[in-house]
Amino acid sequence: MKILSGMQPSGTLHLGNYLGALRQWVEVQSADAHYCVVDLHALTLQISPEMLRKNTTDLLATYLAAGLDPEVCTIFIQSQVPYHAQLNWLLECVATYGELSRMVAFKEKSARQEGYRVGLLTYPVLMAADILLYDTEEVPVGDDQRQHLELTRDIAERFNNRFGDTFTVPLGVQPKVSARVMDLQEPTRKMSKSISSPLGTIYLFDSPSDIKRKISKAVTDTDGDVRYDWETKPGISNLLEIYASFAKETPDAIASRYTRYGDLKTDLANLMVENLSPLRESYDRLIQSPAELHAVAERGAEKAREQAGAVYRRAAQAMGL
Ligand code: AQP
Repeated sequence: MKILSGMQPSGTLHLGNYLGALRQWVEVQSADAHYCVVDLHALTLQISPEMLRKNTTDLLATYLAAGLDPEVCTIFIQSQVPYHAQLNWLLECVATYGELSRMVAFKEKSARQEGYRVGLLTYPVLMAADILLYDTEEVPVGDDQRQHLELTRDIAERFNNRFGDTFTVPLGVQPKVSARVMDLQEPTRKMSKSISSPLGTIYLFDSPSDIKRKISKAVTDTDGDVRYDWETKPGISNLLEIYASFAKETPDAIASRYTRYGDLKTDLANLMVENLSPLRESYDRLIQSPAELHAVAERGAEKAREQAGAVYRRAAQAMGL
C-alpha cells in the first residue's frame, strides 16, 4: 500500500498529533511509505527562519523517536524535493478559488489573523501536491484533515478527467479512537498547536509531573458516572478515548471498570507516562546527533526526488508542458 503523510514543523507535537497521526504511521510503515516534514507549509505561519530550522530538525528527531525507521520507509523534508512546489503550481491552475475559500481550517485561521497571506488560502493545494506526487493510495491523518483530503480527491479526479489518467485518487484513513483528541480544558475543541491552552494540551515531551497535573485537572462534569457518551460527557469521553488508544481496548470496556473519575485519571496518567517516557528519552538522545539526522534527511530526499520526479513529469506532460 502506497502511503504518504506529513506534519508541519510548527512547534512541539501534542498528544493529538501523536495518537491521530504519528502512531498510525509507525504501525503501517513499509518500503512504500513516505513521511515528510512539511516545512513549506509552516511558511504560512509567522515563524522566524531560526525557529523554522530548529523545529524542522526537532520534528525529524521526533519521527525517529516515535519509531519511524529510515531503513524501512522514506523520511524526508518537503522543501528538499522541489517537485512539491512545482506540482503545487500546476494544481493551483486546476483548483478553484470557491473550493479553497470553503475550507473550514482557512475560515478559522484567517479569522484569527490580521492581514493573512495568500498561502493560508492555497496551502491545501500544496497538500494535494504532497500526496499525489507519490501515487499515494492511503493517507493516515487525524479527523480534522478530512475536508482537505476530499479536496485532494476532487483535484485528482478533475485533473484525470481533463488531462487523462495521471494521478492515483487517495483515501484518508483515521484511527478507530483518538482520531480527534480534544483539548483537556475545553473538550468540545480539538487539541491544537496554534491555540495556546497550557493546561488543555499535553505535549509529547511533557515531564511525568506535567502529564499527571494536566490529566488530574482535565475538565469533566458533576454527575460522577464513568460513561462513554460524547453528547453529554465530552470531557470523560475524551479521556476514555485517550486511554483506549494507549491500552488498545474500547472506551466502553475501560469505562466499565471505573466508578470514580479520580481513579480513571490516575491510571490514565500512569499509562501515558509509561508509554511516552521512552519516546522522550529517545528524542533526547537523537537531538544530540544533528549530523545523523541530516544524513537521514539527505538519504530520504534523494529517494523521494526519484519517485516524485517521475510523477511530476507525467503531470507536466499531460498538461502540455
Ligand atoms: N487534536 C487532534 N487529534 C487527532 N489528530 C490531530 N492532528 C492534529 N490535531 C489533532 C493530526 O496531526 C497531524 C498534524 O498535522 P499538521 O502538523 O499539519 O498540523 P495541523 O493539522 O495544523 O494540526 P495542529 O498540529 O494541532 O495545528 P493547528 O490545529 O494549530 O493548525 C495531522 O494528521 C492532523 O490530522
